[in-house]
Amino acid sequence: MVNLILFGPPGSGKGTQSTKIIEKYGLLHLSTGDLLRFEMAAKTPLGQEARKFIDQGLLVPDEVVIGMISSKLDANAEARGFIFDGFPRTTAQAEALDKLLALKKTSISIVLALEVPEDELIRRLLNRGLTSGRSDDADEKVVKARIVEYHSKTAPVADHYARFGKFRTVKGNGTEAEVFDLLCREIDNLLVGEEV
Ligand code: B4P
Repeated sequence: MVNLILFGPPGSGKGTQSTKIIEKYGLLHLSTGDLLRFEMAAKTPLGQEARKFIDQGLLVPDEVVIGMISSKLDANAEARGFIFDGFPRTTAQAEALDKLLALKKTSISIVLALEVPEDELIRRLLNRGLTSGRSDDADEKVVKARIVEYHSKTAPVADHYARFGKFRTVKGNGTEAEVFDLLCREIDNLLVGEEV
């Protein structure tokens, strides 16, 4: 079983590249951002709670996102592997994920971290905000708050996986095709001798 984490700041291309990776490698895509937006659109109690944080550029509380991921793992027990997109975003989430995967006798294979300069992140997110209808992309103050949250709460997750030798950085500011090519090289190296 191969389990990948696509890691990086907001706007680094995690969602964009995940779509391409699942097509090529047949992994199951788990995006906490997509799951939260689904809950918000359906106006569920979870979605209404999440909106209070997302609209301010803040992370949603750990227990909410860990619960969502746990039920998705249970619901997809037959998957040949997962790509985690936008999760884990805190060290507590990373520790919870390790435990959930250990219960299934598996673990994270590799963390691929997209590196993109901050001015390019802001440009991409505001540009998407022109058409996406996403409240968290429309306002520069909120976009910048998301980047501050990333540095204070999410960046430390890199150390968690680096300690186990599972962390790789990938240049994320080429074209979508160039970035995909770099990611595929890392995944193909990982798959040598493994069956996906
Ligand atoms: P997410 O939905 O996870 O997404 P993201 O950080 O906005 O962006 P991503 O990196 O996926 O960028 P994308 O490919 O879309 O999070 C949204 C919010 O949900 C968070 O702020 C948080 O509040 C909450 N949340 C989610 N998960 C959570 C968790 N685990 N814990 C707590 N809270 C959580 O790309 C962005 C733009 O760039 C797109 O327009 C794309 O077309 C463009 N782009 C991509 N690659 C490009 C390239 N190579 N060149 C040019 N443009 C490119």
